[in-house]
Amino acid sequence: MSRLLLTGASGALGRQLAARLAAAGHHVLLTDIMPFPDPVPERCEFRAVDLADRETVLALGAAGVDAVLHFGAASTERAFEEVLGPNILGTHHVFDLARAAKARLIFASSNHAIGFHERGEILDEDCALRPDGYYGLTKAYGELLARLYFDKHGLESLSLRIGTCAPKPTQARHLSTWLSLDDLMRLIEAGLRVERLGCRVAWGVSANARSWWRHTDPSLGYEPQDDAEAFAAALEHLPEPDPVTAHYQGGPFCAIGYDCADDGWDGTPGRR
Ligand code: 15L
Repeated sequence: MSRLLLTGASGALGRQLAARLAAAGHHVLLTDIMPFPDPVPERCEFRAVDLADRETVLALGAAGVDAVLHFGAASTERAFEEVLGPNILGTHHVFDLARAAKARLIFASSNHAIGFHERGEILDEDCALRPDGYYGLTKAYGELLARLYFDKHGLESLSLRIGTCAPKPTQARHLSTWLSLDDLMRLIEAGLRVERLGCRVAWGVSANARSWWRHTDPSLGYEPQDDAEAFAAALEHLPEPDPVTAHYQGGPFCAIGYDCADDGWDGTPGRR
């Protein structure tokens, strides 16, 4: 049992985590800019907070916190001005809160920090960052902030480069990227449990037979149990909407605003 702070508690993943963390016996301070849509679980408290409001975020650590689970963000591709407050300023504020509270931090990064790697490439956690939009850029920034705060301030963190976290996979791409909710909880519990966390990046992915991402550090103690392959027959032949989506790991996020073909290039993804 520990005292946790969860940002983004009213979002799709946050709601699931709130219920599961409470059921696992954790005391959780839930925060989000939106009201919490469910009855607040036992051992939990909810506070409405705008991550861009530095003083309010820093005050969240006043009662003491053992670990911060930072899931709050604009979670889809948006204009830079729209991700700036929650994802850039907000993440900075949350890191400062964790630093002041001497808490470890689990950061919900995303596969969109590396989305412009081609499909079929098998990547380790230390692969090059290749963000596929402003959203992915903010996740790459969060991972680098984690590195800076560990090297300069000793803040321990785990950046989870989450693929597609959903109750079940629904697209062909998800056969590689799916993270079950149970495996997400296994990842978080591993990050809370491991004695020396240091500054790690881990793929947020289940044990998918078609995964593009290799878990290279067994010392985290994450043992995924689910595999999207169970859904393959229904999904593997579903068409992709366009060649850019089909070519890159980040899928549809890569295609948003993609205009390489405008400069005379023939538009074949990956040929530049
Ligand atoms: C993400 O990071 C998004 O938050 C989510 O909406 C999905 O698009 C997911 O990545 C994905 O790549 O499937």
